[in-house]
Amino acid sequence: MATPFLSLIVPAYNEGSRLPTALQQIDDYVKSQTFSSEVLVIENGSLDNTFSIAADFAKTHKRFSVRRTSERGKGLAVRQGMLAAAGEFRMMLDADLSMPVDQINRFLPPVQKDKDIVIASREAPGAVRYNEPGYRHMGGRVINTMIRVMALPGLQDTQCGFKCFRAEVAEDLFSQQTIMGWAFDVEILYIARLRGYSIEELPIPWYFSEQSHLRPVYDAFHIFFDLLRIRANAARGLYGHKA
Ligand SMILES: Nc1nc2c(ncn2[C@@H]2O[C@H](COP(=O)(O)OP(=O)(O)O)[C@@H](O)[C@H]2O)c(=O)[nH]1
Ligand SMILES: [Mg+2]
Repeated sequence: MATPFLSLIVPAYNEGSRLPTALQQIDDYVKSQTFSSEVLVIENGSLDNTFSIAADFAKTHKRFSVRRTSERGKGLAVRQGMLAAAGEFRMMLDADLSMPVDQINRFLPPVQKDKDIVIASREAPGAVRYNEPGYRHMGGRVINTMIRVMALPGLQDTQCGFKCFRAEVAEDLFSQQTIMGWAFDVEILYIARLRGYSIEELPIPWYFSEQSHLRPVYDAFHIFFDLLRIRANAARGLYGHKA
């Protein structure tokens, strides 16, 4: 197969209820574009029928494929997708599509020119958040503050589930990844900065989805310890040196 222009990577864990709509919306979007594309759904460890929903969809939609492993972790799933993908641009999409799919073009040429990484931001000027309860926003801001202080000064939103990478950049970064849980985005962006890749924070409209796999207190602790790990890894020279 010729190299597709775009690979969409959808990590999916216990998404039995949201996935059918998401896959249909993604299919409608890619079909309406002039560029070639592929969609990889990566499932790991779900307790529901997520895998069979994706597998059935892939049987009748040739752009779609599905992979699974037994170990959990969003970071692990995205890593597998990014390294298995073939596209010139590789973009991760959360299965809740809390960012509407019609925004995807804003992450790609010709809108973006010569960008290594474009990340969706719910905080950059111009972003709009719909229906998000105050407590959830506040929790997110606390986590972002911790991330900015410990690892990524200047980035307002590193945790949004929509990020697009040029192929070589994706292969370089995701092959270095050591963190397989929620803080994997931070590690990827941290290595990206060390390598001198450009990171564009793009304001998006974002719709809060009731269902969440994030356990606020438990996962915030995990993120904190993962941030310490990122700093320790960097101090040991594990990520190489500044470009
Ligand atoms: N494959 C896989 N996907 C996961 C895992 N944990 C979360 N996800 C996916 O990551 C995305 C974001 O999860 P979500 O619950 O929407 O997080 P929130 O938006 O931060 O509340 C969704 O597509 C989930 O299905 C996991 O362990 N494995
Ligand atoms: Mg979500």
